Amino acid sequence: YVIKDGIYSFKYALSVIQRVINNKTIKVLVVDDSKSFLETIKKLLQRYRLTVFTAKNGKEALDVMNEHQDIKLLLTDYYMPLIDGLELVRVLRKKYNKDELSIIVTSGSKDKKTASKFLKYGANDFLYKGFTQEELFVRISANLELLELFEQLRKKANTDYLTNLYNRRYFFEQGKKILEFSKINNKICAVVLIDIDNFKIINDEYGHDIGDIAIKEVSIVLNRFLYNNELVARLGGEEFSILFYNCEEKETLDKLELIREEFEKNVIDLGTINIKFTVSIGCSFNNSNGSIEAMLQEADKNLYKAKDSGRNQIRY
Ligand code: GH3
Ligand code: MG
Ligand code: MG
Ligand code: MG
Repeated sequence: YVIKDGIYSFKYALSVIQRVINNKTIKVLVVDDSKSFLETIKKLLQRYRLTVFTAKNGKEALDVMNEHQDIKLLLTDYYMPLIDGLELVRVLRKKYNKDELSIIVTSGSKDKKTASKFLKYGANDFLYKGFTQEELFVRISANLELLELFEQLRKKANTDYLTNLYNRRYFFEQGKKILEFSKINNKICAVVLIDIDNFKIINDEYGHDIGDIAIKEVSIVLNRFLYNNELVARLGGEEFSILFYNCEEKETLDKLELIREEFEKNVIDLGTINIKFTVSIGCSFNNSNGSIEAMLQEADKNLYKAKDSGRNQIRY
């Protein structure tokens, strides 16, 4: 299979690939039973700083995919020994959606039905062999661009606009999975609610924009204190949630106490004014028999107790 250079410049396609890659490692798997085809494609893709893996057939490809879960793009041949391209696409599509893995099929097949067959099985794109370099790169860039858009969309859907923390949706979705996993592995989890005390006063006294700065400050402090084994989100308003997984009760409470003290000490210097506030914290510890909803409910009850007993404290 000779890959001829395109007559047209493929500047655009290359610029898209460069932009999408932009210092990220994009992993591509090329699957073909022709060694020379693999080598040619590999060299081409490497020139554009894609990280290239190769496999000689579908079976090998599945092994490589298992080993490197973050492969974003698969280029596969049709006819190969052991597991052919069609079966490979079928198996992979059960595991990876189109927003996670792009599949481009290249085949020397002369059958006009081959392309539609692959597309029906979930391939993103199809190229009859004999394609030009330009065609290959245009298709690759289009598919990478789409993956990037999905990624941006996913990020927006899961992120709180004001603080850049995760949002409520992500907290529930991910929290459910984490609790299920923890239950199976018998790990202790904690669900924690943190709420700014008398936040209304800040809003009323200084205005909504300053209120927003206070909310952002909470995220800054939480990011400073929490950086592994926790899922941190803004549930809404001035209320934040943390899911600690695989934690120790004492250790978690100590950490929360540090956070509570930090707010107590913290002064936000805004030049003309200084802002101070405290937080109340409600926790629910569980060896994960509870659902995320049940644990949040208990944390909320404890938060209410903390508020009721004078604020600026932790209840569990
Ligand atoms: P407590 O100590 O009992 O928690 O009292 P509080 O005043 O903090 O609580 P309350 O729930 O009465 O007030 C929360 C306020 O937060 C009401 C609402 O207007 C405000 N708020 C909700 N979302 C935002 C936001 O995104 N930005 C700002 N600035 N204010 C918000
Ligand atoms: Mg072949
Ligand atoms: Mg409040
Ligand atoms: Mg509140």
